[in-house]
Amino acid sequence: MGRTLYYPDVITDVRIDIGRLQRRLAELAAIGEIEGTEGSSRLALTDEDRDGRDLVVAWMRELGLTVTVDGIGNAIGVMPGEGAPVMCGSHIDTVRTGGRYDGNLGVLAGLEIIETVQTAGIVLDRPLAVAFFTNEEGARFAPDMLGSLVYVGGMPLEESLAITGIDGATVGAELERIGYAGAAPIPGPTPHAFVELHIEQGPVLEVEGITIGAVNGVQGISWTEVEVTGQSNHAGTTPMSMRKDPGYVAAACAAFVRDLCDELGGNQVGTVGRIELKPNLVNVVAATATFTVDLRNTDEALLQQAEQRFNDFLQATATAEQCTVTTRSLARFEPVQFDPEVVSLVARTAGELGYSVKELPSGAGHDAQMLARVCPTAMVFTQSQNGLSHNPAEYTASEDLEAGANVLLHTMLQLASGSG
Ligand code: HGY
Ligand code: MN
Ligand code: MN
Repeated sequence: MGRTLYYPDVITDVRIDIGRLQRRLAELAAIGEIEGTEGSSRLALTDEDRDGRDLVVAWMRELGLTVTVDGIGNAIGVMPGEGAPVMCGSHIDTVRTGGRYDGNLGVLAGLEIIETVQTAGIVLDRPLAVAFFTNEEGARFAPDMLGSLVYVGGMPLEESLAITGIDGATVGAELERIGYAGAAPIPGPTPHAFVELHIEQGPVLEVEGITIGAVNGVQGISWTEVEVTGQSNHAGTTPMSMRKDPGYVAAACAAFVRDLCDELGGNQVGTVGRIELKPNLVNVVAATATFTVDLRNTDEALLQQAEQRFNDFLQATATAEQCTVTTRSLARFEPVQFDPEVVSLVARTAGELGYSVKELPSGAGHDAQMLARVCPTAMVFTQSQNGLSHNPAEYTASEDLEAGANVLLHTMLQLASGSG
């Protein structure tokens, strides 16, 4: 017979095995590894993503979990048991310059927690589950958090499958190609609760010397793709007064985004991450410029203000340059607040385990912001060294990984027993 219920017989001596978690992180990181770094490149639905998925699904099966894959390729492993599971998870797709912890930590810590619970023979009221969601990064196919958005019914499956990526492939065709167009129903089953462990990807915890973040929400996200059309012309013979140069408009917009964020201050951030000129040649004034603008703020009204200011500048600058503009929204998510009771449980659990902890919002988007639409949800943050992420040099100290996974373990145990 397994040990009694976790709560009120509080089993406080149970801890994860950090060596086993580090071994899984290393094995997954080796898939799509970026030569000479600790990082990986596994853009969503590429062969590398498929290989990473195959490895994690194999680990789920080795643990005896019931594994389901749904129509958008989300994979969920559930322990035997009755009732809605307490779910954790994140993503295993990466950006091109991915680190080994972004997303991967939340999924592999889930496997580690389940193996710890099985080994300790702990009996719970509700089963535990771990998931990885498709295309969280949104770098190849926009929007980001696509798999979890579809999972909670935030986008019809058919619409998501028709999305075309930056390389012209569609989500549906790529899911079929890598063998992850699953049959499990969309929207997916509603968990009892969802908790995501993730690296902070920013500097706050490290600067303040805090071990654990009890994440209380996610800031608003606005992604826009802009195409400016001018007139290709000779770089040497065309007088400056005659130019219709979309490259100039794109560059002016990139500078404006920085100036706007400096002016608005607070939590306003803005990025021009992608710029493509055509024909992209040294001696040709560009014909077109396509670029993206990523604006974020914890305050929805301020985010809308930033969007309006940017659009006004874009239109005025393009008109003055005799260029035309089309814009396409790639992603737009309002700020999300997590469930205060689950946030408090994370903070309390971290304190009980002896870790310093603070509540803070997330600057990055996460699958948890979608699960929050359907069930009580919160996140656990661990430090990021130098606040670095979306960079192969991304690093989190082993003791911080262990702290985060133990907070996730004990938070889930409480949610999965009579008390939670
Ligand atoms: O863009 C983001 O915040 C996340 O990495 N998808
Ligand atoms: Mn992530
Ligand atoms: Mn990321």
